[in-house]
Amino acid sequence: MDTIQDIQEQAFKELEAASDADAVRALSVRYLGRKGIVTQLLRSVSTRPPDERASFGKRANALKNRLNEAFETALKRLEVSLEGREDHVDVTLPGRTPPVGALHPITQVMDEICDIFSKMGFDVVEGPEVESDYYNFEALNIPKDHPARDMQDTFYVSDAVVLRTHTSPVQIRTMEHKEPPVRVIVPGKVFRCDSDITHTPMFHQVEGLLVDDGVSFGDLKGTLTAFVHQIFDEKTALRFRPSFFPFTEPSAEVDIVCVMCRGKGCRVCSHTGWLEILGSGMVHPALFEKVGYDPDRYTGFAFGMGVERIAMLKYGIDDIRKFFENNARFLMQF
Ligand code: 2NL
Repeated sequence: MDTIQDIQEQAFKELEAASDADAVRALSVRYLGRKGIVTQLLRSVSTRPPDERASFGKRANALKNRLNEAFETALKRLEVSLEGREDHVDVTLPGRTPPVGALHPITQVMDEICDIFSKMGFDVVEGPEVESDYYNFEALNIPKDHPARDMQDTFYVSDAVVLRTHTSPVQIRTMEHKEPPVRVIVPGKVFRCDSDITHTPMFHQVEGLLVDDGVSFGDLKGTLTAFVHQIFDEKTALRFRPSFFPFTEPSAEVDIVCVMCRGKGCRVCSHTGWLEILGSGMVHPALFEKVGYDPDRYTGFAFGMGVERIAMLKYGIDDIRKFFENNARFLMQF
């Protein structure tokens, strides 16, 4: 007798489980369609015993109406709601930002260094990474027996061709085709046969060269002091310490007060209170002879720095290899 009640319960259970409009439409066909369960129920009224027909028919009809209404309501709700629609687009959702690339921290620092010197009137120039022995060593007054020329320190492509160990060959090429005044800043990759926590076989350098009438060591000090105050900050103390390079005379290394201990002495500065950041000096007259400048007329200063080293000091990074591991979570911090 209670088939009607059972059918109703079953229909509502299935309706609750229907997650999209198509599922509701299928249910409507299953119950109310031409061969639907409720349709057949209504057709069976005439087969009932005469005293039950009236009430059975009434209840079956009521079920048909109730289901019809429930299916309609569910359909309306699902068609308005975007959920469950194959083509749904919720225009109120926040956009998914695609991950955007950025410049490598070394590139950023290299650009920053070049910008500072550009504003002081230096032209940015670049040159080949594979160089002749002549431009990499000979023209720079580096003698044949110098340790820098050793197979242990330099990548040789052939007897007379190397991967450049500094960007200085670019300055030599510049002087060869241009008379003073010369003011150039040269960024680029350089290569040395070396690998540990402070050395990678490829690293980046920025070198600078200024040649003109009457250039003095005072000009070198003023220029590099202005640079240090811009790349770190204007309160950073620095000092010029005598040094030696085959291509400059006199030569000086520039130290800044230790960024970790501010001069007190710590592990980072080997308890000296100072950190070396670049090498510099007055261009050796032998170089002017080689490029055809008059060494009795012109003087100049030059300097060179490792970009990784500047970046490590600027950002407090302890291992140079972190720049080359391509760990995006490390690189995205800059
Ligand atoms: C360092 C030291 C230096 C130069 C580079 C240079 C270039 C020419 C003439 C004279 Cl063409 N000098 N470059 C001079 C002094 C130091 O680099 O420690 N670099 C990482």
